Amino acid sequence: MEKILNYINGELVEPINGNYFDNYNPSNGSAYSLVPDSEKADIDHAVAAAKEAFKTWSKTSKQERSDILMKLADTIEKHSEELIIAESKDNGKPESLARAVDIPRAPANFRFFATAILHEHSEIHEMDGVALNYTLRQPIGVAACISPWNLPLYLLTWKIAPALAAGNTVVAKPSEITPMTAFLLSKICIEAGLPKGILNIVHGHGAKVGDPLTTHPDTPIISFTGGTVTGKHIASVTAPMFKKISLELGGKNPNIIFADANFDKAVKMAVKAAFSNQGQICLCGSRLFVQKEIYADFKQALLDKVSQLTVGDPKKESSNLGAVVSKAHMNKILGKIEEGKKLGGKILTGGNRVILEGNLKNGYYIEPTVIESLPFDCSINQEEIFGPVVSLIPFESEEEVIEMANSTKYGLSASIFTENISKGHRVAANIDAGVVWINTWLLRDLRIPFGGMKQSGVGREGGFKSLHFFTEPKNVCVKI
Ligand code: TXE
Repeated sequence: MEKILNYINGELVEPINGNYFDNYNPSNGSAYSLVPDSEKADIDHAVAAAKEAFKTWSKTSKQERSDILMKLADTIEKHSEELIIAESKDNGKPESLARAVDIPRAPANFRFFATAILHEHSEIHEMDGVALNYTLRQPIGVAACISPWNLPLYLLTWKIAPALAAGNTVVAKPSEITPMTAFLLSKICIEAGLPKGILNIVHGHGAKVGDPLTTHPDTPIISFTGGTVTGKHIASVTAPMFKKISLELGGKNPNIIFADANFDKAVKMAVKAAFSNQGQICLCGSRLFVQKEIYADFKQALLDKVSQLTVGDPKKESSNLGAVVSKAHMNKILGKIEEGKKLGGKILTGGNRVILEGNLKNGYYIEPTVIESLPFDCSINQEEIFGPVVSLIPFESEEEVIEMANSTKYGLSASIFTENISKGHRVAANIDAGVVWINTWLLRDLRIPFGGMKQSGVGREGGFKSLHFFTEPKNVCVKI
Protein backbone atom coordinates (compact mmCIF):
# COMPACT_ATOMS: atom_id res chain seq x y z
CA MET A 1 0.00 0.00 0.00
CA GLU A 2 1.15 3.54 -0.74
CA LYS A 3 2.73 5.24 2.25
CA ILE A 4 1.79 8.83 2.95
CA LEU A 5 4.74 10.73 4.41
CA ASN A 6 5.14 13.81 6.54
CA TYR A 7 6.54 16.93 4.87
CA ILE A 8 9.09 18.59 7.12
CA ASN A 9 11.78 21.11 6.21
CA GLY A 10 11.17 20.59 2.50
CA GLU A 11 11.50 16.81 2.63
CA LEU A 12 9.15 13.84 2.71
CA VAL A 13 9.93 11.92 5.89
CA GLU A 14 8.65 8.89 7.80
CA PRO A 15 7.15 9.42 11.25
CA ILE A 16 9.93 9.15 13.83
CA ASN A 17 8.32 6.11 15.51
CA GLY A 18 7.91 4.36 12.13
CA ASN A 19 4.22 3.64 12.80
CA TYR A 20 1.34 3.94 10.35
CA PHE A 21 -2.41 3.35 10.30
CA ASP A 22 -4.80 2.52 7.48
CA ASN A 23 -6.52 5.06 5.26
CA TYR A 24 -9.88 3.96 3.83
CA ASN A 25 -11.60 4.56 0.54
CA PRO A 26 -15.22 5.32 1.56
CA SER A 27 -16.60 4.32 -1.84
CA ASN A 28 -15.73 0.65 -1.26
CA GLY A 29 -14.76 0.45 2.43
CA SER A 30 -11.27 -0.88 1.80
CA ALA A 31 -7.93 0.35 3.13
CA TYR A 32 -5.77 1.70 0.32
CA SER A 33 -2.91 3.69 1.87
CA LEU A 34 -0.99 4.15 5.09
CA VAL A 35 -1.02 7.30 7.20
CA PRO A 36 1.87 8.28 9.51
CA ASP A 37 0.89 7.77 13.15
CA SER A 38 2.94 10.81 14.13
CA GLU A 39 3.37 12.13 17.64
CA LYS A 40 4.94 14.92 19.65
CA ALA A 41 8.49 14.28 18.38
CA ASP A 42 7.34 14.84 14.77
CA ILE A 43 5.56 18.05 15.77
CA ASP A 44 8.68 19.25 17.59
CA HIS A 45 10.74 18.54 14.47
CA ALA A 46 8.26 20.39 12.21
CA VAL A 47 7.89 23.39 14.53
CA ALA A 48 11.68 23.72 14.82
CA ALA A 49 11.97 23.70 11.01
CA ALA A 50 9.18 26.27 10.66
CA LYS A 51 10.71 28.48 13.36
CA GLU A 52 14.06 28.46 11.58
CA ALA A 53 12.46 29.18 8.20
CA PHE A 54 10.52 32.11 9.72
CA LYS A 55 13.77 34.02 10.15
CA THR A 56 14.14 34.30 6.39
CA TRP A 57 10.53 34.06 5.15
CA SER A 58 9.29 36.85 7.41
CA LYS A 59 11.95 39.13 5.90
CA THR A 60 11.31 38.06 2.30
CA SER A 61 9.69 40.90 0.36
CA LYS A 62 5.95 40.77 -0.30
CA GLN A 63 6.56 40.70 -4.04
CA GLU A 64 8.86 37.71 -3.71
CA ARG A 65 6.45 35.86 -1.41
CA SER A 66 3.72 36.60 -3.89
CA ASP A 67 5.75 35.26 -6.82
CA ILE A 68 6.58 32.05 -4.95
CA LEU A 69 2.94 31.43 -3.99
CA MET A 70 1.74 32.21 -7.53
CA LYS A 71 4.16 29.59 -8.84
CA LEU A 72 2.80 27.14 -6.29
CA ALA A 73 -0.75 27.90 -7.50
CA ASP A 74 0.29 27.19 -11.10
CA THR A 75 1.89 23.91 -10.08
CA ILE A 76 -1.21 22.84 -8.15
CA GLU A 77 -3.32 23.62 -11.21
CA LYS A 78 -1.05 21.49 -13.37
CA HIS A 79 -1.87 18.54 -11.10
CA SER A 80 -5.62 19.23 -10.93
CA GLU A 81 -6.80 15.98 -12.46
CA GLU A 82 -4.67 13.87 -10.11
CA LEU A 83 -5.95 15.90 -7.13
CA ILE A 84 -9.60 15.52 -8.22
CA ILE A 85 -9.30 11.74 -8.42
CA ALA A 86 -7.43 11.59 -5.10
CA GLU A 87 -9.91 13.83 -3.24
CA SER A 88 -12.86 11.78 -4.39
CA LYS A 89 -11.16 8.49 -3.51
CA ASP A 90 -10.14 9.71 -0.05
CA ASN A 91 -13.38 11.44 0.89
CA GLY A 92 -16.11 9.62 -1.05
CA LYS A 93 -17.39 12.77 -2.76
CA PRO A 94 -18.33 12.66 -6.46
CA GLU A 95 -15.40 13.48 -8.74
CA SER A 96 -17.71 15.99 -10.44
CA LEU A 97 -17.96 17.93 -7.16
CA ALA A 98 -14.19 17.82 -6.55
CA ARG A 99 -13.74 19.08 -10.12
CA ALA A 100 -16.26 21.91 -9.79
CA VAL A 101 -15.64 23.01 -6.20
CA ASP A 102 -12.81 21.51 -4.15
CA ILE A 103 -9.77 21.44 -6.37
CA PRO A 104 -10.11 24.74 -8.27
CA ARG A 105 -10.31 26.47 -4.88
CA ALA A 106 -6.78 25.37 -3.92
CA PRO A 107 -4.92 27.45 -6.55
CA ALA A 108 -7.58 30.15 -6.20
CA ASN A 109 -6.83 30.46 -2.47
CA PHE A 110 -3.10 30.87 -3.14
CA ARG A 111 -3.64 33.41 -5.94
CA PHE A 112 -6.14 35.37 -3.87
CA PHE A 113 -3.81 35.86 -0.89
CA ALA A 114 -0.63 36.11 -2.98
CA THR A 115 -2.13 39.16 -4.69
CA ALA A 116 -3.93 40.52 -1.61
CA ILE A 117 -0.62 41.14 0.17
CA LEU A 118 0.41 43.43 -2.69
CA HIS A 119 -2.68 45.60 -2.17
CA GLU A 120 -2.73 45.90 1.59
CA HIS A 121 -2.20 49.29 3.19
CA SER A 122 -1.71 50.30 6.78
CA GLU A 123 -3.49 52.85 8.97
CA ILE A 124 -2.32 56.29 10.01
CA HIS A 125 -3.76 58.24 12.95
CA GLU A 126 -2.75 61.90 12.98
CA MET A 127 -2.65 63.92 16.21
CA ASP A 128 -3.22 67.52 15.03
CA GLY A 129 0.38 68.38 14.21
CA VAL A 130 1.65 66.84 17.46
CA ALA A 131 2.37 63.31 16.33
CA LEU A 132 1.72 60.71 13.72
CA ASN A 133 0.74 57.14 14.55
CA TYR A 134 1.14 54.46 11.96
CA THR A 135 0.38 50.76 12.24
CA LEU A 136 2.75 48.09 11.11
CA ARG A 137 1.28 44.66 10.44
CA GLN A 138 3.95 42.08 11.04
CA PRO A 139 4.03 38.30 10.69
CA ILE A 140 3.85 36.51 14.02
CA GLY A 141 5.71 33.22 13.76
CA VAL A 142 4.70 29.61 13.25
CA ALA A 143 1.01 29.18 12.49
CA ALA A 144 -0.72 25.91 13.37
CA CYS A 145 -3.33 25.16 10.72
CA ILE A 146 -5.71 22.31 11.51
CA SER A 147 -8.23 21.27 8.88
CA PRO A 148 -11.13 18.79 8.63
CA TRP A 149 -12.16 16.02 6.23
CA ASN A 150 -15.18 17.47 4.47
CA LEU A 151 -13.36 19.81 2.06
CA PRO A 152 -9.80 18.60 2.64
CA LEU A 153 -7.57 20.52 0.22
CA TYR A 154 -9.97 23.46 -0.08
CA LEU A 155 -9.90 24.20 3.66
CA LEU A 156 -6.23 23.35 4.16
CA THR A 157 -5.21 25.88 1.51
CA TRP A 158 -7.73 28.43 2.85
CA LYS A 159 -5.56 28.53 5.98
CA ILE A 160 -2.02 28.04 4.75
CA ALA A 161 -2.29 30.52 1.85
CA PRO A 162 -2.97 33.62 4.00
CA ALA A 163 -0.61 32.43 6.74
CA LEU A 164 2.29 32.12 4.29
CA ALA A 165 1.35 35.22 2.29
CA ALA A 166 1.43 37.27 5.51
CA GLY A 167 4.99 36.08 6.17
CA ASN A 168 4.40 33.38 8.77
CA THR A 169 5.57 29.82 8.42
CA VAL A 170 3.19 26.91 8.93
CA VAL A 171 2.82 23.53 10.53
CA ALA A 172 -0.38 22.01 9.15
CA LYS A 173 -2.30 19.02 10.42
CA PRO A 174 -4.82 17.70 7.91
CA SER A 175 -7.59 15.38 9.00
CA GLU A 176 -6.35 11.82 9.50
CA ILE A 177 -9.47 10.64 7.66
CA THR A 178 -8.56 12.45 4.41
CA PRO A 179 -4.78 12.97 4.28
CA MET A 180 -4.12 12.17 0.62
CA THR A 181 -4.41 15.56 -1.12
CA ALA A 182 -2.30 17.17 1.61
CA PHE A 183 0.37 14.57 0.84
CA LEU A 184 0.10 15.33 -2.88
CA LEU A 185 0.37 19.03 -2.03
CA SER A 186 3.67 18.29 -0.25
CA LYS A 187 5.05 16.77 -3.45
CA ILE A 188 3.74 19.73 -5.43
CA CYS A 189 5.49 22.14 -3.04
CA ILE A 190 8.78 20.33 -3.67
CA GLU A 191 8.21 20.49 -7.44
CA ALA A 192 7.37 24.21 -7.22
CA GLY A 193 10.56 24.88 -5.25
CA LEU A 194 8.82 26.20 -2.15
CA PRO A 195 11.53 27.38 0.29
CA LYS A 196 12.37 24.67 2.81
CA GLY A 197 10.54 24.74 6.11
CA ILE A 198 7.99 27.45 5.36
CA LEU A 199 5.26 24.82 5.08
CA ASN A 200 5.36 21.59 7.06
CA ILE A 201 2.62 18.97 7.08
CA VAL A 202 2.36 16.41 9.87
CA HIS A 203 -0.15 13.57 9.60
CA GLY A 204 -1.71 11.62 12.43
CA HIS A 205 -4.56 11.17 14.87
CA GLY A 206 -6.43 14.20 16.24
CA ALA A 207 -5.33 14.67 19.82
CA LYS A 208 -2.04 12.76 19.48
CA VAL A 209 -0.72 15.26 16.94
CA GLY A 210 -3.15 18.11 17.53
CA ASP A 211 -2.45 18.63 21.24
CA PRO A 212 1.37 18.89 20.91
CA LEU A 213 0.82 21.28 18.00
CA THR A 214 -1.70 23.61 19.65
CA THR A 215 0.09 23.65 23.01
CA HIS A 216 3.59 24.02 21.59
CA PRO A 217 5.24 27.18 22.99
CA ASP A 218 6.38 28.14 19.48
CA THR A 219 2.97 28.12 17.74
CA PRO A 220 1.43 31.46 18.74
CA ILE A 221 -1.38 31.39 16.14
CA ILE A 222 -3.93 28.64 15.57
CA SER A 223 -6.44 28.42 12.78
CA PHE A 224 -8.83 25.51 13.22
CA THR A 225 -11.83 24.23 11.28
CA GLY A 226 -13.63 21.22 12.67
CA GLY A 227 -16.19 20.08 15.22
CA THR A 228 -17.44 22.29 18.06
CA VAL A 229 -16.27 19.80 20.71
CA THR A 230 -12.69 19.86 19.39
CA GLY A 231 -12.84 23.66 19.04
CA LYS A 232 -13.88 23.97 22.69
CA HIS A 233 -10.95 21.77 23.71
CA ILE A 234 -8.47 23.84 21.68
CA ALA A 235 -9.86 27.08 23.14
CA SER A 236 -9.51 25.74 26.67
CA VAL A 237 -5.94 24.42 26.35
CA THR A 238 -4.61 27.46 24.49
CA ALA A 239 -6.30 30.24 26.48
CA PRO A 240 -3.77 30.15 29.34
CA MET A 241 -1.00 30.48 26.73
CA PHE A 242 -2.64 33.64 25.28
CA LYS A 243 -2.53 32.31 21.74
CA LYS A 244 -4.32 33.98 18.89
CA ILE A 245 -7.03 31.60 17.72
CA SER A 246 -9.55 31.44 14.92
CA LEU A 247 -12.17 28.70 15.18
CA GLU A 248 -14.59 27.73 12.43
CA LEU A 249 -16.91 25.14 13.92
CA GLY A 250 -20.20 23.41 13.31
CA GLY A 251 -23.54 24.75 12.14
CA LYS A 252 -27.23 23.88 12.13
CA ASN A 253 -28.17 26.33 9.49
CA PRO A 254 -31.72 27.49 8.79
CA ASN A 255 -33.00 27.75 5.25
CA ILE A 256 -36.12 29.93 5.40
CA ILE A 257 -38.63 29.81 2.54
CA PHE A 258 -41.30 32.52 2.63
CA ALA A 259 -44.56 32.08 0.71
CA ASP A 260 -43.56 34.90 -1.64
CA ALA A 261 -40.28 33.23 -2.67
CA ASN A 262 -39.46 32.36 -6.24
CA PHE A 263 -40.80 28.82 -5.77
CA ASP A 264 -38.71 26.88 -8.30
CA LYS A 265 -35.47 28.62 -7.37
CA ALA A 266 -36.12 27.99 -3.67
CA VAL A 267 -36.80 24.29 -4.19
CA LYS A 268 -33.68 23.86 -6.31
CA MET A 269 -31.50 25.67 -3.78
CA ALA A 270 -33.02 23.82 -0.81
CA VAL A 271 -31.97 20.51 -2.37
CA LYS A 272 -28.50 21.80 -3.11
CA ALA A 273 -28.11 23.26 0.39
CA ALA A 274 -29.22 20.03 2.05
CA PHE A 275 -27.37 17.41 0.04
CA SER A 276 -24.22 18.89 -1.51
CA ASN A 277 -21.15 16.90 -0.48
CA GLN A 278 -23.57 14.37 1.13
CA GLY A 279 -24.64 17.10 3.57
CA GLN A 280 -21.10 17.35 4.95
CA ILE A 281 -20.53 21.09 4.63
CA CYS A 282 -20.65 23.26 7.72
CA LEU A 283 -22.87 25.66 5.71
CA CYS A 284 -25.47 23.08 4.66
CA GLY A 285 -29.09 24.11 5.18
CA SER A 286 -30.22 21.23 7.38
CA ARG A 287 -33.30 22.93 8.88
CA LEU A 288 -35.76 23.81 6.17
CA PHE A 289 -38.42 26.25 7.41
CA VAL A 290 -41.31 26.64 4.96
CA GLN A 291 -44.21 29.07 5.36
CA LYS A 292 -47.56 27.34 5.88
CA GLU A 293 -49.32 28.72 2.77
CA ILE A 294 -46.90 26.88 0.49
CA TYR A 295 -45.83 24.04 2.78
CA ALA A 296 -47.74 21.22 1.06
CA ASP A 297 -46.75 22.27 -2.47
CA PHE A 298 -43.15 22.91 -1.46
CA LYS A 299 -42.87 19.54 0.24
CA GLN A 300 -44.16 17.78 -2.88
CA ALA A 301 -41.81 19.68 -5.20
CA LEU A 302 -38.88 18.99 -2.86
CA LEU A 303 -39.63 15.27 -2.77
CA ASP A 304 -39.93 15.20 -6.57
CA LYS A 305 -36.48 16.76 -6.89
CA VAL A 306 -34.94 14.50 -4.24
CA SER A 307 -36.32 11.44 -6.04
CA GLN A 308 -34.24 12.47 -9.07
CA LEU A 309 -30.97 12.38 -7.11
CA THR A 310 -28.68 9.44 -7.71
CA VAL A 311 -26.52 7.97 -4.97
CA GLY A 312 -23.74 6.11 -6.68
CA ASP A 313 -20.17 5.54 -7.72
CA PRO A 314 -18.28 8.81 -7.04
CA LYS A 315 -16.43 8.28 -10.31
CA LYS A 316 -19.61 8.48 -12.40
CA GLU A 317 -20.78 11.82 -13.75
CA SER A 318 -24.39 10.70 -13.07
CA SER A 319 -23.86 10.41 -9.29
CA ASN A 320 -25.24 13.38 -7.36
CA LEU A 321 -24.24 11.93 -4.00
CA GLY A 322 -21.23 9.72 -3.31
CA ALA A 323 -20.23 8.03 -0.06
CA VAL A 324 -20.06 9.70 3.34
CA VAL A 325 -16.55 9.99 4.74
CA SER A 326 -16.20 6.97 7.03
CA LYS A 327 -17.97 3.96 8.47
CA ALA A 328 -18.12 5.61 11.90
CA HIS A 329 -19.65 8.74 10.40
CA MET A 330 -22.17 6.70 8.38
CA ASN A 331 -23.26 4.91 11.55
CA LYS A 332 -23.54 8.23 13.39
CA ILE A 333 -25.83 9.62 10.68
CA LEU A 334 -27.97 6.46 10.56
CA GLY A 335 -28.20 6.61 14.36
CA LYS A 336 -29.48 10.19 14.17
CA ILE A 337 -32.13 9.14 11.65
CA GLU A 338 -33.29 6.39 14.05
CA GLU A 339 -33.33 8.94 16.89
CA GLY A 340 -35.48 11.19 14.71
CA LYS A 341 -37.97 8.37 14.16
CA LYS A 342 -38.16 7.66 17.89
CA LEU A 343 -38.89 11.33 18.53
CA GLY A 344 -41.92 11.06 16.24
CA GLY A 345 -40.29 12.19 13.00
CA LYS A 346 -41.84 11.01 9.76
CA ILE A 347 -39.35 9.94 7.10
CA LEU A 348 -40.76 11.34 3.84
CA THR A 349 -38.00 9.83 1.75
CA GLY A 350 -34.69 8.05 2.34
CA GLY A 351 -33.57 7.05 5.82
CA ASN A 352 -31.47 4.04 4.83
CA ARG A 353 -28.00 2.93 3.92
CA VAL A 354 -27.60 2.25 0.20
CA ILE A 355 -25.82 -0.94 -0.79
CA LEU A 356 -24.33 -0.55 -4.26
CA GLU A 357 -23.43 -3.46 -6.48
CA GLY A 358 -20.11 -5.14 -7.17
CA ASN A 359 -16.94 -3.87 -5.56
CA LEU A 360 -18.74 -0.85 -4.07
CA LYS A 361 -21.02 -3.00 -1.91
CA ASN A 362 -19.10 -2.18 1.28
CA GLY A 363 -19.09 1.59 0.62
CA TYR A 364 -20.65 4.09 3.00
CA TYR A 365 -23.67 5.37 1.10
CA ILE A 366 -26.82 6.92 2.58
CA GLU A 367 -30.06 7.91 0.84
CA PRO A 368 -30.88 11.62 0.79
CA THR A 369 -33.32 11.84 3.66
CA VAL A 370 -36.18 14.25 4.38
CA ILE A 371 -37.84 14.21 7.82
CA GLU A 372 -40.90 16.14 8.99
CA SER A 373 -43.08 16.50 12.07
CA LEU A 374 -40.23 17.04 14.50
CA PRO A 375 -40.47 19.93 16.97
CA PHE A 376 -38.00 22.71 16.23
CA ASP A 377 -36.38 22.30 19.65
CA CYS A 378 -35.78 18.53 19.62
CA SER A 379 -32.22 17.15 19.41
CA ILE A 380 -32.46 16.39 15.67
CA ASN A 381 -33.28 20.03 14.95
CA GLN A 382 -30.71 21.38 17.39
CA GLU A 383 -27.58 19.23 16.92
CA GLU A 384 -25.41 19.05 13.82
CA ILE A 385 -25.88 15.75 11.94
CA PHE A 386 -23.47 16.53 9.09
CA GLY A 387 -25.03 14.09 6.65
CA PRO A 388 -27.64 13.97 3.85
CA VAL A 389 -30.54 14.65 6.21
CA VAL A 390 -32.86 17.65 6.14
CA SER A 391 -35.72 18.42 8.49
CA LEU A 392 -38.84 20.20 7.22
CA ILE A 393 -40.49 22.62 9.67
CA PRO A 394 -43.58 24.72 8.87
CA PHE A 395 -43.95 28.29 10.14
CA GLU A 396 -46.61 31.00 10.11
CA SER A 397 -45.03 34.36 10.76
CA GLU A 398 -41.72 36.16 10.33
CA GLU A 399 -41.37 36.53 14.11
CA GLU A 400 -41.99 32.84 14.70
CA VAL A 401 -39.42 31.67 12.15
CA ILE A 402 -36.76 34.05 13.47
CA GLU A 403 -37.28 32.66 16.96
CA MET A 404 -37.05 29.05 15.77
CA ALA A 405 -34.06 29.77 13.51
CA ASN A 406 -32.19 31.36 16.43
CA SER A 407 -33.02 28.59 18.89
CA THR A 408 -29.83 26.54 18.42
CA LYS A 409 -26.45 27.00 20.04
CA TYR A 410 -24.96 27.53 16.57
CA GLY A 411 -24.78 30.66 14.42
CA LEU A 412 -22.83 29.94 11.26
CA SER A 413 -24.99 30.65 8.22
CA ALA A 414 -28.58 31.08 7.03
CA SER A 415 -30.49 31.39 3.77
CA ILE A 416 -33.67 33.38 3.23
CA PHE A 417 -35.89 33.06 0.18
CA THR A 418 -38.35 35.89 -0.47
CA GLU A 419 -39.16 38.28 -3.32
CA ASN A 420 -39.90 41.02 -0.75
CA ILE A 421 -36.54 42.72 -0.49
CA SER A 422 -37.40 44.67 2.68
CA LYS A 423 -38.39 41.48 4.42
CA GLY A 424 -35.17 39.83 3.24
CA HIS A 425 -33.03 42.59 4.78
CA ARG A 426 -35.12 42.65 7.97
CA VAL A 427 -34.88 38.91 8.58
CA ALA A 428 -31.17 38.84 7.68
CA ALA A 429 -30.49 41.48 10.31
CA ASN A 430 -32.33 39.44 12.95
CA ILE A 431 -30.83 36.03 12.34
CA ASP A 432 -27.98 34.79 14.55
CA ALA A 433 -25.46 33.90 11.84
CA GLY A 434 -22.10 35.10 10.63
CA VAL A 435 -23.09 34.62 7.00
CA VAL A 436 -26.59 35.17 5.55
CA TRP A 437 -27.64 34.56 1.96
CA ILE A 438 -30.78 36.01 0.42
CA ASN A 439 -32.20 34.02 -2.50
CA THR A 440 -29.12 31.84 -2.81
CA TRP A 441 -26.83 29.50 -0.90
CA LEU A 442 -23.06 29.12 -0.70
CA LEU A 443 -22.26 31.96 -3.06
CA ARG A 444 -18.76 32.70 -1.81
CA ASP A 445 -16.82 35.90 -2.23
CA LEU A 446 -13.35 35.32 -0.76
CA ARG A 447 -13.15 38.93 0.45
CA ILE A 448 -16.03 38.77 2.94
CA PRO A 449 -15.61 38.23 6.70
CA PHE A 450 -16.33 34.52 7.00
CA GLY A 451 -17.11 32.70 10.24
CA GLY A 452 -19.74 32.03 12.82
CA MET A 453 -21.19 33.39 16.03
CA LYS A 454 -22.30 31.56 19.20
CA GLN A 455 -20.83 28.03 19.23
CA SER A 456 -20.07 28.11 15.51
CA GLY A 457 -16.79 29.79 16.10
CA VAL A 458 -14.56 32.61 17.14
CA GLY A 459 -13.18 35.22 14.75
CA ARG A 460 -13.56 35.81 11.04
CA GLU A 461 -11.35 34.81 8.13
CA GLY A 462 -11.44 35.89 4.50
CA GLY A 463 -9.83 38.70 2.52
CA PHE A 464 -7.92 41.22 4.63
CA LYS A 465 -9.52 39.70 7.76
CA SER A 466 -7.32 36.64 7.22
CA LEU A 467 -4.25 38.78 6.71
CA HIS A 468 -5.11 40.69 9.87
CA PHE A 469 -5.55 37.46 11.79
CA PHE A 470 -2.17 36.19 10.65
CA THR A 471 -0.34 39.42 11.54
CA GLU A 472 0.22 41.43 14.69
CA PRO A 473 -0.61 45.14 14.54
CA LYS A 474 2.09 47.37 16.01
CA ASN A 475 1.51 51.08 16.50
CA VAL A 476 4.46 53.42 16.02
CA CYS A 477 3.99 56.96 17.36
CA VAL A 478 6.27 59.64 15.90
CA LYS A 479 6.42 63.01 17.66
CA ILE A 480 6.48 65.83 15.16
O1 TXE B 1 -13.99 16.53 13.73
P1 TXE B 1 -12.70 16.99 14.48
P2 TXE B 1 -14.60 15.07 13.60
C1 TXE B 1 -18.37 18.44 12.78
C2 TXE B 1 -19.37 17.43 12.27
C3 TXE B 1 -18.75 16.13 12.63
C4 TXE B 1 -18.13 16.48 13.97
C5 TXE B 1 -17.00 15.61 14.40
O2 TXE B 1 -20.58 17.57 12.98
O3 TXE B 1 -19.68 15.10 12.76
O4 TXE B 1 -17.63 17.78 13.79
O5 TXE B 1 -16.10 15.40 13.32
C6 TXE B 1 -8.29 17.51 14.47
N1 TXE B 1 -6.28 19.06 18.92
N2 TXE B 1 -17.46 18.90 11.75
O6 TXE B 1 -14.52 14.34 14.91
O7 TXE B 1 -12.19 15.93 15.38
C7 TXE B 1 -8.63 16.35 13.60
O8 TXE B 1 -7.57 15.45 13.50
C8 TXE B 1 -6.09 19.53 17.68
C9 TXE B 1 -17.74 20.21 11.21
O9 TXE B 1 -13.98 14.42 12.44
O10 TXE B 1 -13.01 18.32 15.03
C10 TXE B 1 -8.96 17.04 12.31
O11 TXE B 1 -7.77 17.40 11.64
N3 TXE B 1 -6.69 19.02 16.60
C11 TXE B 1 -16.58 20.74 10.48
C12 TXE B 1 -9.67 18.31 12.79
O12 TXE B 1 -9.30 18.44 14.16
C13 TXE B 1 -7.53 17.98 16.78
C14 TXE B 1 -15.84 19.79 9.62
C15 TXE B 1 -11.19 18.26 12.70
O13 TXE B 1 -11.66 17.09 13.27
C16 TXE B 1 -7.78 17.46 18.06
C17 TXE B 1 -15.62 18.53 10.29
C18 TXE B 1 -7.11 18.04 19.17
N4 TXE B 1 -7.27 17.61 20.41
C19 TXE B 1 -16.46 18.13 11.29
N5 TXE B 1 -8.66 16.45 17.94
C20 TXE B 1 -16.78 22.08 9.81
N6 TXE B 1 -16.85 23.13 10.62
O14 TXE B 1 -16.81 22.20 8.60
C21 TXE B 1 -8.97 16.34 16.62
N7 TXE B 1 -8.28 17.26 15.92
